[in-house]
Amino acid sequence: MERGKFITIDGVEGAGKSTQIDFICEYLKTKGIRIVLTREPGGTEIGEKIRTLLLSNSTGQMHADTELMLMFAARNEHIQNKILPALEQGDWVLSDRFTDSSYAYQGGGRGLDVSRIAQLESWVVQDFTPDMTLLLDVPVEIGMSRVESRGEKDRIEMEEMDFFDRVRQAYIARSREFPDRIKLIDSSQTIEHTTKQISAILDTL
Ligand code: T5A
Repeated sequence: MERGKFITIDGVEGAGKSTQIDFICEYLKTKGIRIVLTREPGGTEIGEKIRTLLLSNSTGQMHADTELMLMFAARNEHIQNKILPALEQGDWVLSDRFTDSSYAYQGGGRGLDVSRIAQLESWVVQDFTPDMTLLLDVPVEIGMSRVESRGEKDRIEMEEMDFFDRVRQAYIARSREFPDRIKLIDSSQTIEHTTKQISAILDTL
């Protein structure tokens, strides 16, 4: 059986990932593709427990290394117990965030040395790379204003604007480093404008 494709969607808070995921799933289904939707941190029973620990405000202060290692612990469960089995069955997998988030948030945002992230990546992820990453790019002020209208913020969303600016810059730098895989999409305009760009890119797969 032909192995399915692994697509990830990434970007700063409020970039529109959840909004576009609904469209992507429907779009791929119309092409006869079976799609498994999942997310990081999370996607498995253990991963969701780690997610609660990472994002709950009641967790309080966490050392940046601990945060990074928990992201990768959840990712290991995710890859081994959900993503790879689905791909091997011929399903496609769409993940809301993946390793690029660790480079952007823990690398760019928290300022952790990229070589430490790369060490964990080579242990946990090895050479397993998404077939395509849709990077929704939006200025941080626009993204945060979309999120703020939603109400309470999680532990990471409580960070300052400067933090999210560094996250965004790290994402942009990665899209330049991996131009074949990471497709930078302008998500600052209407939902339909973003959707149009995404469908054109998906057609190339
Ligand atoms: N994290 C994760 C790390 O630090 N390291 C890691 O390795 C990983 C994997 C996870 C958090 O964990 C961190 C990053 C995150 O802080 P999450 O569940 O992915 O969090 O949640 P967020 O990124 O916080 O998701 P958001 O819901 O905030 O953002 P989305 O999904 O990008 O935005 P969405 O679609 O929910 O849209 C937000 C609002 O904007 C509107 C929508 O209707 C919605 O109301 N909207 C638009 N409005 C106008 N124009 C558009 N084009 C719009 N698109 C959406």
